[in-house]
Amino acid sequence: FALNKKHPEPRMFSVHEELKPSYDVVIIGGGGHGLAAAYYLAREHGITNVCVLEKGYIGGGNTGRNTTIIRSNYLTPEGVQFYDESVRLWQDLSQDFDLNLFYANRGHFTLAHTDSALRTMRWRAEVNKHYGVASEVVGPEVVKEAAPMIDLSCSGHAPILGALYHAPGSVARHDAVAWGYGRGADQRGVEIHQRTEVLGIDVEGGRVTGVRTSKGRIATTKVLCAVAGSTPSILKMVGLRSPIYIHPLQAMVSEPIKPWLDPILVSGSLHVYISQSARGELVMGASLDPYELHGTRSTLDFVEGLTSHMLEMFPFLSNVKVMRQWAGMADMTPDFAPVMGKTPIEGFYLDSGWGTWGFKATPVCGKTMAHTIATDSPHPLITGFSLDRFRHYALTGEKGAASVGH
Ligand code: FAD
Ligand code: PYC
Repeated sequence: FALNKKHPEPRMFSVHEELKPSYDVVIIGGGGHGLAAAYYLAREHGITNVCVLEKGYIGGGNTGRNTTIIRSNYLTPEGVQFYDESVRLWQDLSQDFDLNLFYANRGHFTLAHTDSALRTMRWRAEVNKHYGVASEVVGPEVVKEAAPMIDLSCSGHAPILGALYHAPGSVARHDAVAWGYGRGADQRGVEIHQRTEVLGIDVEGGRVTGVRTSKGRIATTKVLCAVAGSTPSILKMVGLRSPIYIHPLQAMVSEPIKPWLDPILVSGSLHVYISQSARGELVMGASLDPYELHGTRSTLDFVEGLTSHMLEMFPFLSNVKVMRQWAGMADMTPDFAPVMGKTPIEGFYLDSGWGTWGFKATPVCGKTMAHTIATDSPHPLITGFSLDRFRHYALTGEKGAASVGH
């Protein structure tokens, strides 16, 4: 748009050449979470003197690298209620934005290949039902009916005994989510600055006073850190410690083929998951890489492991070509729940610890973090996710619902 001087309106969002000397709120990170927080700050709290600082381009982090699975079949009461609110928000989002997010309700199966896995599925189903979330344990025949091409014996290696079926499970187009929130925030007066890196944060007397960037200093009293895999570097700038550690998570897609798979399938035991996109590509992923690394390189080892397990479930895919593979930096926590809310530094707010599970939470994170910043008090839905919980050993154990192997 910046090049087309005759065009009266930006197609997505405006370009601002310079930063203002001060903003009421500075948001670090132009992923879905940072942009959603900006959107709800403006829309629900009338706070528009806000800038979003993004060191690359919006959606270029984990928001544009994930496998787009949306669900609320979690294990803890805190998790189920939080993600359920997100699923509710997802359902109206295309209309809110006037932008097609290709939100598609597909149904989600977590396959159980062992008795102990079935027991966890039962546990999740009961917690889910208690909070009004549609999840139930089903037998292998239901899996076969929903995905007729599956080999239920998994080549005799790990027969499927049953599954947790979660009807609300969905997918959506991830980059459009960043654009939708970005455009909506821009229309309400928020400034988005791409290619603007945060290099330091000024803290005086225990409170935030400003942010130093690659384009100059900004005065502010409120900063939201929403940088996923870069969380440890930003925390270092304010002298805070957290138990967040970074592991790469890889994914890949196949060439487009005719539609044959409606639901989303996850196999905890085979450490793989699959869905078919609107374009016909098979979107696939596996476990975290088993070492800490702040990087997004991808490996042949990943493709070999994933495809061999995928062929155990779907032998007919043996001639389908892999088209692309990539990785993101997952900000993991010890209990597989996020770290959100206020911090010991006044005016410094955190939206982090999103590891392998934060895309589905984008709308509810935006909403709850906007509330927390506007009122300087944590939204009731995020009190179980505070940084403080690690000091008190009061963890929110969500590992059994993490979906991806670890
Ligand atoms: P990001 O989108 O990563 O945005 C953070 C932004 O901060 C980046 O754009 C980065 O450039 C910017 N930034 C960093 N440092 C600075 C700085 N100093 N200054 C300015 N900007 C900075 N979740 C699900 O729910 N379902 C899934 O199916 C799923 N699949 C996944 C598959 C893969 C392969 C990966 C990697 C993740 C997956 N996730 C999934 C997790 C999900 O992608 C993330 O939790 C979520 O996207 C985090 O969004 P975000 O906005 O917090 O972070
Ligand atoms: O959180 O559902 C999820 C998920 C699936 C793959 C990566 N994350």
